[in-house]
Amino acid sequence: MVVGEFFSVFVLCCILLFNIGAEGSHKVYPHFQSLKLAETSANVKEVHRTGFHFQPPENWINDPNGPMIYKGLYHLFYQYNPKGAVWGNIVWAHSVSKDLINWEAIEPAIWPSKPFDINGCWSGSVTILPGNRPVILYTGLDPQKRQVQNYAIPKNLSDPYLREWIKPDNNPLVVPGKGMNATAFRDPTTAWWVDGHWKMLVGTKRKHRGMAVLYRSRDFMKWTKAQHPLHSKEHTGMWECPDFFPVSLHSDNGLDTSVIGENVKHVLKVSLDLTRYDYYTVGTYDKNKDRYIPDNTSVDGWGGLRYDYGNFYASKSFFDDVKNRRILWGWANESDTAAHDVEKGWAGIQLIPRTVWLDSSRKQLVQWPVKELETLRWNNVQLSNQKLTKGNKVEIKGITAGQADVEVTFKIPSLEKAEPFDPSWVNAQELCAQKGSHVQGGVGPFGLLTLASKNLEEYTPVFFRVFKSKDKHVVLMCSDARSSSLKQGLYKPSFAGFVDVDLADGKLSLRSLIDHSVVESFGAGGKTCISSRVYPILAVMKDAHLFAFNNGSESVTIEKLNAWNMVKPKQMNN
Ligand code: DQQ
Repeated sequence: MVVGEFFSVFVLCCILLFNIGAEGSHKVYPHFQSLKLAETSANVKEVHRTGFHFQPPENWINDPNGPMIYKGLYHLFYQYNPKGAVWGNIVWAHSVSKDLINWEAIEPAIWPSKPFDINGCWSGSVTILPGNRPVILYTGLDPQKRQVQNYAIPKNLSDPYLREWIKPDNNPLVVPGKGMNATAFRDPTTAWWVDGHWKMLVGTKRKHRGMAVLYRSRDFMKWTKAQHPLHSKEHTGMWECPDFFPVSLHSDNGLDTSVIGENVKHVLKVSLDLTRYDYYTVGTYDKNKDRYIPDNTSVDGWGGLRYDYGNFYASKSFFDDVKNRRILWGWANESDTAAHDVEKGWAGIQLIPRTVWLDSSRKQLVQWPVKELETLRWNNVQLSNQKLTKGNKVEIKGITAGQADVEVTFKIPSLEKAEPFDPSWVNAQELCAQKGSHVQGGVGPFGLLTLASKNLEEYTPVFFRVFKSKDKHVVLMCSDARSSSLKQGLYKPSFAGFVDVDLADGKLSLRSLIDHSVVESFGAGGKTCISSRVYPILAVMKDAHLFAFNNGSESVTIEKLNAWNMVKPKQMNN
């Protein structure tokens, strides 16, 4: 067994033996179902509601489903409990937008009503068929609670809102075959067209091996299972919400899901139910053998690349053919208890949609908030050439620090003092827990203290620390929730990831989207992203502050910092 495999087995055992914070899906809370807010608490907890992230006025949300653009309107469906603030009673809620920022909620698209989905309408995707005809593929739970794959089509294609959806009676299209695990068979992907066939994936597992099984169809109605999965990996457990798409080798533009050829690589992302992380590999799709082979630069397993090293799950991407970009949506669950969610009357947000493309190294993806987000920026505050010596901290004044967009570039004059990197430090989150934002280093920790109370009783630091290994520098990025709130009983992890960045120009950049109970951060132009859900009790509304800091012995300079208040979208889903 190689070291990587040993590591995944070890981690799997830890997850199975101890609860390490992540919670498996589909936990039912019978005592919390159907409780409307009025019956639980008159005091709606508004203070942690987000200002510019996507969330409905009340109740539980989870996975983004079937995002698309149709006749100039963006559509987002998502898993929604119309009856309460915990998971259950799931329907496909539906919102539309002209710009991915201002959203209008319309009536749910699909809900349990037919034998093939009577026990649930779970996650899925949209495929646009020739003639601009969108089709939803989704998982239904039938009377035996088997997971089956269904389709739904718009009732009226001339309505750009696509308000009504029909679930034809020839459903289900795909049922779990002999020997398959009928309770772990879900979340069909967008289909792609190749050599006269549609192909799509469904997530499943065999014992502890996670897999993406492949189905083929000529007419989108009759689907045949391929003999072997497109890809699978031992010790990864159930693969939820697979996503499979091409990325261009030569441009940042996105590609239609059916593009195949010499100028592309493919990306396979899966959501690991065991750890609640989305991990992906970059690799090659062999269309003749219907196999996907990850590149040897991509770790395939629990220790692999993640879209986001924080609270981010069940993501789904789509190709925006109007602006030629691939857009990624991800769900951020709460980090507090179900009882608290019921008390506040809502749970779950969608993170800001991100444009995603292949890095020039071809080893990883890069992500950046969609450009349209910048229309919410207001009241710019700037700093430049501000030196931060050891122990310095400077407050960024003049913005609403609880609802802000901050971009900063740090200049590191010398890397001489970088501490040695121990190669056994493979787990970034543990390393961040060990070093934190206080323990003095050589180069770093330096970064931002977000959602900070005036006297720093509470703060969520987002920061870098640079180490020196044998032949290169290693950059650690942390978004450390441990000091985020004085409130007890919250999940407060020291989320962290490594950043594969060349420090030759001595610069490191950071962007943080701060929104009351979420801090969504992009390191080195979007090479490493970390989202934390936090619930300060002092650092709220006008009492939230923002600082830049350096606790490394080497000075760093804020070359440029731009911060903006973020206004609430004119229309946010209500
Ligand atoms: N959530 C859905 C499932 C999916 C899971 C149910 C991922 O289809 O596997 O709400 O969060």
